[in-house]
Amino acid sequence: MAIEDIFQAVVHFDLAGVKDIVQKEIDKGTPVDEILNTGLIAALDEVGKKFSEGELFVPEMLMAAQAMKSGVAVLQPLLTDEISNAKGTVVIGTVKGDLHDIGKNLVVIMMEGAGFNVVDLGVDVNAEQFVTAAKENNANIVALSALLTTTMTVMETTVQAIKDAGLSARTIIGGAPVTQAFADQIGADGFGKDAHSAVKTAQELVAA
Ligand code: B1M
Repeated sequence: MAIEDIFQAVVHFDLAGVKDIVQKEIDKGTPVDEILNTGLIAALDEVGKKFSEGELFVPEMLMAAQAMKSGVAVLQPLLTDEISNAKGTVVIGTVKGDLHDIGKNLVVIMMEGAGFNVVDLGVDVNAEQFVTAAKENNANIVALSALLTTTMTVMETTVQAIKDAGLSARTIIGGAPVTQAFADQIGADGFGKDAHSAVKTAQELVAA
């Protein structure tokens, strides 16, 4: 068994196989980051590539996502970041029009592992829902995820709505097409290129 087997199991939508091989790799002592990045995430990148090339279609992309999620579920107890003293409340969601949630869920797991109280609004969340949840939960951070170039624009509207509502919550954005330059452009307070850096950014913003 090797990381390559995890990659292949996700690419071939083998849910039970993914769980089994991930557990075996954990038992062998393979680093969690390696299982996640080289096995699970790399496999979905491959699936995305095949989708772009017309080799796979949406149902297959969905099955691969389910296989990836079954692997993440096995890893979840180990996916914790450094415990921080700077705890706070994070309201998080994938923005309106976007149904991708695997990356967002990883951010949730790692934020919770780092000691944040996390309010997860799920997917397809509009600006008003973010504002309401941030108010109700007295959020320190509002975290937005987007995987589509078409839904990145919703991040701008949402960041602006948080500011217009006069909330003190700071905003963090992330997701495959999102960059630091885009975060600067739309006036977000922070950017996370992956779940680890999202946690680090949140810790810095809460401590500032
Ligand atoms: Co979709 N999809 N998809 N998809 N999908 C992409 C994103 C795509 C790049 C595939 C491709 O064409 N190569 C493409 C977008 C192209 C573009 O916008 N330029 C695409 C498309 C086109 C679509 C549809 C439009 C397809 C269609 O219907 N014709 C459709 C849109 C539906 C919608 O949202 N309205 C669609 C649907 C789907 C499924 C439902 C089938 C499924 C999602 C299932 C789910 O999430 N529950 C799916 C999948 C699985 C993918 C790919 C293959 C994998 C995404 C993923 O989960 N990656 C993806 C191709 C790819 O990304 N290579 C693709 C693993 C995950 C861990 O990575 O989410 O990037 P990621 O998260 C990372 C970082 O980005 C970061 O941390 C994580 C790592 O630690 N991060 C944050 C994420 N959020 C963060 C927030 C932060 C900080 C960091 O702070 C707040």
